[in-house]
Formats: sequence, structure tokens, C-alpha cells
Amino acid sequence: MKIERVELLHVAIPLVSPFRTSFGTMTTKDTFLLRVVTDVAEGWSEFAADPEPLYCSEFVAAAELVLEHHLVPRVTPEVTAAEVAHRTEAIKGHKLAKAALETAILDAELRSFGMSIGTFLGATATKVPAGVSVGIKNSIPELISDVEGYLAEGYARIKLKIEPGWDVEPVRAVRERFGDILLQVDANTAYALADAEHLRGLDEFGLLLMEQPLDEDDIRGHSLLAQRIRTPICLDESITSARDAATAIALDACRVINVKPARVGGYLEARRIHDIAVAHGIPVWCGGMLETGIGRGPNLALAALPGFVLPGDVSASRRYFAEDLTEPFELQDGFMHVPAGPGIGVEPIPETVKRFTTATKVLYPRD
Ligand code: OSB
Ligand code: MG
Repeated sequence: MKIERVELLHVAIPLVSPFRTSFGTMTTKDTFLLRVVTDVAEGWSEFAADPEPLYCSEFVAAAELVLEHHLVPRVTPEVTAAEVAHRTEAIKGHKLAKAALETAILDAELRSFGMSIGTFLGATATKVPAGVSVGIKNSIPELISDVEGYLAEGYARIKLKIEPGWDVEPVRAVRERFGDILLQVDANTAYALADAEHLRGLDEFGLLLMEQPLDEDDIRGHSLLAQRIRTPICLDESITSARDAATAIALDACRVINVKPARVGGYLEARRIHDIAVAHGIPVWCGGMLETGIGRGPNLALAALPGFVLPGDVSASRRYFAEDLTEPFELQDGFMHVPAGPGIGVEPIPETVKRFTTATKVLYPRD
């Protein structure tokens, strides 16, 4: 496949409500899309990180530079999706930028065969149960009202963002009010191993899992924490490759894995993590990064693989945006449908993309 053009489109799309986590508050999805034009088809993807390196070390401006100067030159003009990781291996890190590049190329390639990404990855379901990630609120009544709304919409699982000062009490309040719902928490690295006794206070609430309590590079800490609490530990930020997943499993640092394709360099590596986890009997679920429809479509396909046995952070478009860049994804009886069309299975709506685009840059050919 011959790449003829690579464009980067900066987009800024307001969120329906601010999303607060232990690392900051987001009010806008401020990122870029990649559009790859080839001799056979066109492909699209979405960069998953934000303008500031708060969730991970990558951020929009850095990704733009690394794509322009270091990644795109290594894959043009002739490449296949399967070769992208190897061609860009010499460039350290930048997994989310690499994922965006690989995904746009994969989309174009699959479209040229008329194959969906679900079929390509080995998806076995046509719809997947949807969870929703609920940010840190100003008060418990506000939290209860938001959770009530999501449950009324049909979400199959609630994830509460936690941080020191917003953990045991909100979890207790939600558990007491809503009874036996599927409930889990995500700390985004906000705790230290010294907080083990405090975190043990969450054990009584029967949580499905506790996501990423400690620093991303603290595999040993998670392994020690796992010996002191009953709630299963799930890793998100710590797992950036299939090797990381194998290491964390071998060291008993997690009993569940959140698979985010962007964080691990793309869908091909995400599938390897799925395979390793299945081989070890470790349940996985599909994480999210407040994606627009362009990132959500392929995430739903991944979530339809057989090892994805827990509901993912794959919510409906309206949970995030008043207007999405694709046809909106809707929740139906607690499930999200997996797009079945060729490639990533979704089409950016040209007029909408244009309206939300704040700047465009041609990364290839360079003048
Ligand atoms: O840690 O899972 C996370 C959003 C942005 C960055 C990190 C995370 C999240 C979420 C939201 O929890 C998941 C979603 O609904 O997309
Ligand atoms: Mg997380």
C-alpha cells in the first residue's frame, strides 16, 4: 500500500460536563485526528492523549512533533499496518502517537480489503455491555444524582473516579443507594503503598476491581498492595505492552487488565495483551480516553473479543459530547453495537469535522 498523503487535523469538542479525575479536570476533548490517503483507500484515527501530560507522558504538541519528524518519515511511502510497529521501533516511547499512526494505516488497509476491524481482530460478539466512568464530584448528592441518571439510561457497570479524600464515603453512598450494581473504582495513580490500610477500607463494598492505585512504574508496589487488600487490582497506566502485561501477571501485580489500544501502541499489541491475559485466566476490559466516534468505533470492535469479559468504558456518544464527529453511538438495553463496516467501521462526518477543526497540517508529503 502506498501512502500519498498524511494530514493532521486539530479538533476541539466541548464535553457535555467537566470530567474530573485525580490528575485534573477536562472540559474539552482537545486533540488531533490523522487522515492517511493511500493509493487504495483512506484511513482515519484519533490521538488519545490531551494537551497536557497528566494521564501519561505524551501530549498533543509532542505527538505532533514526533509524528511529523520521526514516525511518518519511517513509514512513507510504502508500508503495511503490520510493519508500522517494527519500522518505528527505534523511536523510544510515544506509544499513543504510534497507535494513532498504525490505526489510520490499518483503517485504510482494511477498507481496501473490505474487512472490518472486528473481523480482523477476532471479535466474536456483535454488541458489548457498556460501563460508564463517573468523575469526581463536588458533593455526594451530586454523585448520587449522576449515577442514578446513568443507571436509568441502562449502563451495566459504574466506575467511580477516586482520590485521597474522595474514596470510601462516595463508594459507601453509591453502594447503599443502588445496592448490588457492578461497581469499580479508578485512582489514576493517586495513592502510595503506605495507604494500603486506608484502601483496605474499600474491601467491604464488593468492588469488581480497583484500577491503578499506585504509580505507573510501581509493579512491585501493586504486587505488595495486592497482598494487603481483597479488592482485585486492575492495571491501566502500568501496562504499555504485552511484555508489561506478562510481567505484571507473573508478579501478581494485577488480577484484571484494562486494555486501551492507544496506551499500548495500537490494536495489534492490544490483541496480544488480550491473548496473554486469556492464556493466564486474567479478565480484560476495554478502557477509554473520552474518544470521539472515530476512536470509539474500533474500541468497540476490540471489546467484542472473547477475553473482554467485563463491561468496558465504552459509553454512548451523548455521555461525552452534544455532537460527535461520526453518527452518534447509542446505548441499547445496556449494550453498544460493534460497527461492522469496513476498516474502523465509522465515517467522520466531513461537515462536522470541519466545524470542530481548529488547524490542519500536512505531515506528508513535506515541502
Ligand atoms: O483512567 O481510564 C482512565 C479518561 C481519560 C483518561 C484516563 C481515563 C479516563 C476514563 C474515561 O476513565 C473512560 C471513558 O469513558 O472514555
Ligand atoms: Mg484508568
